[in-house]
Amino acid sequence: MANTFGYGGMTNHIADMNFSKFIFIIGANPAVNHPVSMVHILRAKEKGAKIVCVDPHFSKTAAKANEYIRIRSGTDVALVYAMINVIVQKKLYDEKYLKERVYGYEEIFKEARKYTLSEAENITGIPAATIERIAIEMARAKPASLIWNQGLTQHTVGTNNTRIMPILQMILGNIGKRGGGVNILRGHDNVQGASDMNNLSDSLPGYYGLGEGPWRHFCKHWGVDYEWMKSRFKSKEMMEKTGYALSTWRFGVLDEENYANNAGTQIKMMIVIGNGISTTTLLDKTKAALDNLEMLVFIDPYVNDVAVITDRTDNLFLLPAASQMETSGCVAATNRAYQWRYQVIKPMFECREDHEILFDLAGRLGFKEQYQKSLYENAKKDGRSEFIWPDDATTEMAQSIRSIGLQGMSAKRLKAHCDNWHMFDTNTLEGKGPMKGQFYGLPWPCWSESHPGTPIMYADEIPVMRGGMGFRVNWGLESPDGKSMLSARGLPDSKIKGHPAISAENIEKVLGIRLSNEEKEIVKGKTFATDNSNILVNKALEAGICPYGNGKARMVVWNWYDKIPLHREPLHSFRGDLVDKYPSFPDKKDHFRANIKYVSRQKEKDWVKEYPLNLLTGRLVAHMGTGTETRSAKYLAEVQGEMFVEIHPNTALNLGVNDGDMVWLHGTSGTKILVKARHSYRVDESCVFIPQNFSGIYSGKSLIDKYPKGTEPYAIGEASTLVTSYGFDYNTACPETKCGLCRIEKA
Ligand SMILES: Nc1nc2c(c(=O)[nH]1)N[C@H]1C(S)=C(S)[C@@H](COP(=O)(O)OP(=O)(O)OC[C@H]3O[C@@H](n4cnc5c(=O)[nH]c(N)nc54)[C@H](O)[C@@H]3O)O[C@H]1N2
Ligand SMILES: Nc1nc2c(c(=O)[nH]1)N[C@H]1C(S)=C(S)[C@@H](COP(=O)(O)OP(=O)(O)OC[C@H]3O[C@@H](n4cnc5c(=O)[nH]c(N)nc54)[C@H](O)[C@@H]3O)O[C@H]1N2
Ligand SMILES: [Mo]
Repeated sequence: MANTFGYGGMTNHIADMNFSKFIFIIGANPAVNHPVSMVHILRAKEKGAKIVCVDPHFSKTAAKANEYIRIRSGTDVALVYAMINVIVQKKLYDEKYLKERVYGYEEIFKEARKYTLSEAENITGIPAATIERIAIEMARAKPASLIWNQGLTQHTVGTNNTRIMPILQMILGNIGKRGGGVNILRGHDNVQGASDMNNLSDSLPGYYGLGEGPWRHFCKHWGVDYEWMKSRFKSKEMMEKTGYALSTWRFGVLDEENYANNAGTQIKMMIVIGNGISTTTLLDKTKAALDNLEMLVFIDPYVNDVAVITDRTDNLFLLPAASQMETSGCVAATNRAYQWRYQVIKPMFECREDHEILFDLAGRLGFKEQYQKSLYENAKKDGRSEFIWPDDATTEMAQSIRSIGLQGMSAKRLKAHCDNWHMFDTNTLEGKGPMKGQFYGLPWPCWSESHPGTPIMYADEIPVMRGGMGFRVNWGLESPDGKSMLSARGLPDSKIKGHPAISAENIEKVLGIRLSNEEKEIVKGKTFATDNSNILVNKALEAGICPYGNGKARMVVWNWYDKIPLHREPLHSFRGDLVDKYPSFPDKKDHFRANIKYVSRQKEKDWVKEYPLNLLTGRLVAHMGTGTETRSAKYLAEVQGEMFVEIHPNTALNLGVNDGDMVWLHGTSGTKILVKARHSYRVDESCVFIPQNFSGIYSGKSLIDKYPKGTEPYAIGEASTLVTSYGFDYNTACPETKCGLCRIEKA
């Protein structure tokens, strides 16, 4: 099942912010959520960088920034277009960079003209003069870094938000530069790894997609027959179809209309491994779906609170999983670097490592042999009869995922990095002494065993063997309007300018070389991403170029609904008067197998009349995710033990709500939660803020009796997701938890 909380990758790395002169934090709160990154941000500040924080909520990060800018949630696209408009008018853009490396910026400049300072002020609530000044300051500071996280992604326009930010950075020439880049601070431990392995329903590992080609590529690496794999699915069509997502599976249980998207079948059984489930919006729907399944299995070190939310009394199983301290393997950090982790202690009591549980499950389902095949194959190559976990799995992963260049990684190389931590520069990640010529954690792409990894992506002023690269050529060689999609530049040490991704077909022409007959035979029909011999990649590296091509970044995505990012009002907009001018998307059928409403929901009624407050959600420093783990930790529960709503004193007192009163907070789906009001100036009069880290109380009712004895958390509270509004990103189906509407009444 897909984790639909979208992110986007980090182009640079955390310590690289030490080189930034200006750090634009928009939709992230690293002081709370990424304290280690915050240290680097504060170091940059000490060295003179200006830190700007754009957030509808005065966060702890805002408190540490040089300047805090309050924005109406869901309007970041409008803000950035207005900034771009200023930058264009004052000629502060990097024209050379755009001409040589970017396609479609003229369209962006044109669209930006619509967002005059006064129009942007009206949409975002930010004073025109502030927008103008910040745009100029950011454009003049070289380099500037841009940071975002969930404040931008959890919107119906999440994808538009995450497109407009790199567009801004490219206009300023900040992508591919030390101290620049777009730096998306990732969520969970190893969430980058989960995304690289594509624990998602729309792709195979390494972002290869779901087509027959990728399936054949992976079947080969897994040592299984493609036809056998196909026989596991109802049809080839279903094999290649995007699956349900974390946000859409409920519809697959509850709404008959949706079964059609799932080959006519209802979802009947679910296994949840390492997810809180209750952290997805429309918790009432989740509960109903959990109640309606025929069988439900949780694999978790804790009594996952979903086991508590459901009313079902049978066919509910909890398999105790080992914690990370009891396992080993490689995990990917937020900057695409992989780190080896050793086991600290053996699994305690009856808990087992996740993979052991999955091996057994495959056994019961009758395909354990195929499931473990590649592990045995890897052992055999090494003269062993038994595989070594996780080393042989790491080999499989590295060898199969060539699209993003993991093939330079190996368990041995990653362990050496972990063991020699002190031999790497903490600001540049560069190795010293025996580690010279490698960057810490081999941030991908790491093209071969002698490639050092890539600390800063898209840096085309650096040779490929030092981590240099252009933009990937992934959209053809020409745009629909006949413009070249190849970069006008080349990497240092190479005479080859912009070029396509390397394949058997074009390698001789692009590199001006001849392959031997033997080499030709080996690489026949292959591309840089499917050639297991790595011949194509190695020849490209020898010629000083990056195997995946050197192209233009495209600002116009001609095959998407919004070809360029557009501002669209949230489904439940606080500014109903702007909905006609900036409407949401048309409704979307079969979106991760669900039929999702956009404009029909937005226009269903005058939402703001009934629900007059803007609802914001975010995190607390003492808790993680559902809080399942952290609310079970005595001292963390002591630090932050109670669910609350932050409300501006003017708003509160007009509603007759005193500081500390209990209130009912009503969501737009007709659901409500009972929480304590906290008077606070961190929100303005239009907004309230609730934390996302609680569960265990459901619409005023404590569920504590439902926990098996001895497993009760120390702190419980209402879940924010019971009242967050309906709404999903148009491309990723990520739930819209960062804006919505609500109503508050004294309890
Ligand atoms: N202590 C702690 N740390 C964590 C987590 C945790 O639960 N607890 N969770 C981890 C995970 S899974 C993730 S994904 C990350 C999340 O990290 P962040 O994205 O930093 O987390 P949030 O607090 O959810 O949201 C960040 C900010 O976005 C603001 N925001 C809301 N709407 C908008 C908007 O429309 N525009 C703008 N510009 N800002 C907006 C919010 O007010 C909030 O201050 O944190 C990770 N780290
Ligand atoms: N209102 C609102 N809702 C939100 C958000 C928001 O900002 N606002 N943010 C969203 C985001 S970005 C996210 S990521 C989600 C939170 O994401 P969730 O994944 O729902 O929350 P967690 O509590 O982190 O869930 C992790 C679960 O995995 C278990 N676990 C830990 N280690 C292991 C292990 O090694 N093996 C196994 N099998 N299990 C393990 C934990 O006990 C826990 O039950 O919340 C989302 N929901
Ligand atoms: Mo997350």
